[in-house]
Amino acid sequence: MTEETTPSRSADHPLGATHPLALAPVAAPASTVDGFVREFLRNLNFDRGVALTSSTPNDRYMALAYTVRDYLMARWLEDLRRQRHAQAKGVCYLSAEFLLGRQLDNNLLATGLTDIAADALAQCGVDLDELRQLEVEPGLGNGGLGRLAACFIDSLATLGVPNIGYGIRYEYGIFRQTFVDGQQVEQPDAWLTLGNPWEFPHPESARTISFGGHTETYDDEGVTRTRWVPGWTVRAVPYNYMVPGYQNGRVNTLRLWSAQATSAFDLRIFNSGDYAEAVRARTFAENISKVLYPEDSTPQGKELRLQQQYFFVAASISDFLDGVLPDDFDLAKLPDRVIFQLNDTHPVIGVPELMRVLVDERKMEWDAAWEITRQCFAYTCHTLLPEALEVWSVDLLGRLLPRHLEIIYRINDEFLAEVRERFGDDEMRLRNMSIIAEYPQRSVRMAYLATVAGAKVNGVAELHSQLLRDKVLPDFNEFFPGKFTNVTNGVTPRRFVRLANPDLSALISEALGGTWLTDLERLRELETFAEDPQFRQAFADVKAANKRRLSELLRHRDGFEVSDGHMLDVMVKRLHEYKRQMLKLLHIVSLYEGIVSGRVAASEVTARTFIFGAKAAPGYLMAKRIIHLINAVGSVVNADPRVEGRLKVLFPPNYNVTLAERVVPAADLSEQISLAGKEASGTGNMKFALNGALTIGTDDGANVEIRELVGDDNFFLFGMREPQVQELSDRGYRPSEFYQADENLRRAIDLIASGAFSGGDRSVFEPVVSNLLYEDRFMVLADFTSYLEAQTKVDAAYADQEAWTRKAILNVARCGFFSSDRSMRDYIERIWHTPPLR
Ligand code: 26W
Repeated sequence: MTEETTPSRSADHPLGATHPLALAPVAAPASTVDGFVREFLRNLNFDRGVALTSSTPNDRYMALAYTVRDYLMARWLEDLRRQRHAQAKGVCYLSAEFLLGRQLDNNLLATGLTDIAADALAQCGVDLDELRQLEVEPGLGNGGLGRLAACFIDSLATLGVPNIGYGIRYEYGIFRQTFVDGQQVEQPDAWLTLGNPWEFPHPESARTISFGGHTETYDDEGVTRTRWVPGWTVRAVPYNYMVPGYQNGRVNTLRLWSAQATSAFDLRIFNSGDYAEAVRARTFAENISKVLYPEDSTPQGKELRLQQQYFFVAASISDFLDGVLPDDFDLAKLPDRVIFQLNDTHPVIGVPELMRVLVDERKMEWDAAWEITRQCFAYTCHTLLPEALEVWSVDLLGRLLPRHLEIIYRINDEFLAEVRERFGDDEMRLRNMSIIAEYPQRSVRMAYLATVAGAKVNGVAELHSQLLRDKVLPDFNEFFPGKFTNVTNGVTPRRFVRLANPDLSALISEALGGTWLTDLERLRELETFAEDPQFRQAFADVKAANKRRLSELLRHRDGFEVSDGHMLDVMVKRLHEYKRQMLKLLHIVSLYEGIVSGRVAASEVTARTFIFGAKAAPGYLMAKRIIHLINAVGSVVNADPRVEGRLKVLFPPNYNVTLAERVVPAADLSEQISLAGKEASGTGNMKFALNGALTIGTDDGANVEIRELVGDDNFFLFGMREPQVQELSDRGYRPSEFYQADENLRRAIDLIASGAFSGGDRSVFEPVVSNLLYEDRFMVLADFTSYLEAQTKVDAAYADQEAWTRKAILNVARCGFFSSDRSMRDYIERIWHTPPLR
């Protein structure tokens, strides 16, 4: 098979040296309304090829996006020049997911052009808000992990730290969720159909990525070396995206890879005359970046997924070594120039890949290469569920990446030799620490590989990091003292406060002045305002306005009627049993049952609207049943006149970043009710608290830190702590005992079992009921009583609106810690050592 060459950079050529204009830095268009109008119309005419009068809304959206982009261009080019010039250490953030959300507003905010753009468009008879709605968000992630990556690159750009985000340009992002008869039906997310104005493809810089084949040794002037003779290749085409800092003149790069067939791929088949087969073969290659795997927390071990992982990581490492570093760079100094941050185990195949490049291609000694590799990677773990820890069968890995498997074996042999040296022939320990698992099938434990190779290993909240150290990887913690650390997650206040909650932002700016958005600890100064009745009123007005904005959206989007004056009780996150949407639902059913059975007067129940948002992995049947049940309960409750004006259950389909930006600022109560010890961190919890919702939550993930910061009086804690969970589990958990012991619980479950939410058909939700009664892996029933007590406290607190608002303000004031700027500073100081570039 012929090799397609990966281009190296062209030799330095004195480009532009003869014309003065070519030497001058590119100038941004004038930041005036007139300047903006001119740019907008120019883009409409010259890039879209249409006149304003004959333009479609999409033309206008695209022209607007190009215009905003043009304003960022000078800064981007300047930043690229600055970074090339400085040769400073930077972060390569390797992540299979970047859940970016819409770009237009973020980029308008970054440039400070929002008002100018609105005025300029108005002068053209165009409504900015209308164009905003046309953007299809890039949903290139499943949930928390992908959104975290997006927050992190926002913060790095805002801090002025050199960073390239590397990932995959999926042609289809996370599926679009629809409900048919209350059940989830997935639709493809064809987000690129109308074009994507935010990306810059560079096919000329494509890299060739190899797969399959075999390895062989050869004599290289007396040295025996190994080379990989691949079976097939694909082209990785980079698409660059701008990642602007917040009004600081800085723009970093996000580089997403798209797979293209190489001509080598199908040449043989073309030559044999089978045209149709040859075209089919191209599809095979291009499938690699076709679709985001919608599995969250349950790896499927699919070959295509491993192909995706290697594809983007190999392209990224090659891009950095051959494209970003100067030609004459001494690779021994690589740790001074880059840290590759592994966002969970998905990019861990990068470890043997860097070894392969250094040893096989750059002909380095193994030990020297390992010394470099050990310093160039750091690993973040995002889970505690044992089933979420990725493993790849040796079979599959050896077939797809034979050389990498050899390298992994050698890394493991040398590592186990060291363990043996320290602890002797402790067979149990050796088995427990081996990167290769033998049962139930021989496979590579990617988290172990990452831990052995990583300079640092971190969890994403204090509790999570502690459990990671003490329960998941205790032998490694003992073996590598100082390697394990914590960096508590954060969220970007630009998107999740300033953009999502403009009225609150204005109120804060009025109180504190303008700099809080990049110095979020300044929110502390709001504490005194919590005692000011006038400020409280203004704060409550903002919340009420946000609720109205949400109702309007839901009316328009889903035909929902949101009742006035209700507490908005919100649970939005992926559907997973450990997150316990069932617990929330049992609360609702219990309230409903109380009223309709006549045991509780409707007038005594706090009026609440419950909002759910959740996608289930398409193959996760129990999660899908729970979605069905939520919708079924909603249909019955919302149609029952006996609870009218008291209880309402809304489940808008297709929860995504765009919807989050509207739901979060409107919420009164944030549901963070996972079983203690299961939610690594959570980041939605932070978004809600920063927008003045109070949390009802377990002692889990970052809830622990939220509660410590906001204070017990301003947080509704319930449920078992992690050690109690462990204890109960050790003792032998029998959910039926809890069912027997709590009358409310019994009645709620019985009502579901009776078929009350399935037209009398008891079979529909029987699996859900059985699962709760006989298995209940995440101890929903054990925490139910405590949850209901806490909800009663919520009702009491909500009855005093003044006091509630005060608590809400204190939540905002005390959650500045959860800015992703702070997370980034932590990584920079303790793991990356990559100071901002001035
Ligand atoms: C299919 C394999 C797989 C396995 C795990 C896919 C995705 C995962 C992730 C680790 C799931 C995830 O998104 N984890 C979440 O990461 C967030 C950011 O750190 C945390 O806030 C959440 O608690 C954690 O569930």
